[in-house]
Amino acid sequence: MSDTDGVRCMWMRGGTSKGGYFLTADLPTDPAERDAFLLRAMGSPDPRQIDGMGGADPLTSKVAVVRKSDRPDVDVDYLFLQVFVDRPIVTDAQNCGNILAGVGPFAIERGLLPVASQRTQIRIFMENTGQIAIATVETPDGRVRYDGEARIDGVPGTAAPIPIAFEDTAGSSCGALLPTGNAVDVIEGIEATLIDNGMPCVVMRASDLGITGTETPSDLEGNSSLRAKLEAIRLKAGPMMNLGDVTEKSVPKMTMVSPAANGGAISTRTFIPHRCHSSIGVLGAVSVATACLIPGSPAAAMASIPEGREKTLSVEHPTGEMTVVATLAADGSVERAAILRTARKLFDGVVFG
Ligand code: NQM
Repeated sequence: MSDTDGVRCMWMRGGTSKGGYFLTADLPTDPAERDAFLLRAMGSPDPRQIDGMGGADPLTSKVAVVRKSDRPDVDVDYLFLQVFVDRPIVTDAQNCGNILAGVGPFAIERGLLPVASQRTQIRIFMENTGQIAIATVETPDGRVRYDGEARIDGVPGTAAPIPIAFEDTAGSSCGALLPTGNAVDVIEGIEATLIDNGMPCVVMRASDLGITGTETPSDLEGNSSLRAKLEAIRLKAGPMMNLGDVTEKSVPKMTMVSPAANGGAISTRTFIPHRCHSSIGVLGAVSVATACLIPGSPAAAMASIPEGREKTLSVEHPTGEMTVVATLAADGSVERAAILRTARKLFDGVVFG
C-alpha cells in the first residue's frame, strides 16, 4: 500500500470513546501491514498524534474492524484494535464495549444487514474474546437514527439509545472469572481481586494505595509513586491472570474503588492501564460491578448492593456513573449484563496512511 492509497473509513464516537471504523475487506489482510497503516493513520507513536487522526488519548485512538459474519446466529464480526498513542503498538489483546456501540450503526450504514422496523437488533461476535453482544439500534424510516433523548455520563448532550447486552463474558481473556480462583490475592502488599467478566481488571481499595478515590484523573496521573506502584502490581498480576507478560499490553485495567459518593453501588478510578480513564470502560464497569458481587472481595465489602436477582448497579466514575444491570443465575453468578450507550457518525470518507 503506497502513501497515496486511501482506505474507506467512518469516524464515529462510540460511547465515551472515538475512533475509525473499517470494513475488514478495506484493510490490508496481513496484520503487520494493517497495523503499520493504522499507526500512520492515527499518527502514532507521538504523544500529540499530530500527524494523524488520533486524539492524543487512548480513548480516541481506537479502531473497529467489521465484517458480515459467517457464524450461525451472528450478524457481524467485530475486531477491536487499540492503537497506542506514544508507542508503536497496535494490540488486539482487549475488547472495547464503547467502540462496540458504533458497530451496529456502522454495519447498517455499510449495508451488512437489513434494518428491521423501528429498532434493529444486531448480534455482534466480539473477535477479541469470542463472545456475543446484542445491540439494539433505532432505525425508523429504514435508516439509523443518531439523535434522541438518551444521556450517558462523559458525553455532552443526548442521542439515540443503544442498549447492549452481554452474555457469557466470564473469563473472556483469562479463562475464568477469577483466574487465580481467589476472591482476594495480595500483590506488592495490596489486596486485589483479579477478575475478568469481559475485561481483565485488578480491583483494589483506593485507600490501600494512599488515595481517597475522589481525586481527578489528572491529579492521579500526576502522582508518579501511585503510577509506579500500579504498574508494579499490573506486571505481576498479568501472568497470574493467564495474560502472560503484559508489558506491552493494555490489560489488565487497574481499578481503585471507594464507597459510592452519589448514591451508586461503588466509586471508581481506573488506569487503562497507564492513563487514568475520564470515566470507565463498558466491560471494565461490568467486571468491577461483578467484583462487587463476589463475597469476600474488597469491593463487595464497601459496595451498596440492591436485593433481587436483577441488580441495577451504578458504577460511579470521575465524570458521573455507568449503570450495569446484572442478572444473576440461581447460583449467584452473573449470567447477563446490560448497559446503555449512544454513538454518533462524525465523518465518512477515506483515511490515508
Ligand atoms: O471496558 C477503555 C473505553 C475503554 C474500554 C479501556 C471499554 C470496555 O472506555 O469495554 O469500553 O479500558 O481501555 O472505551
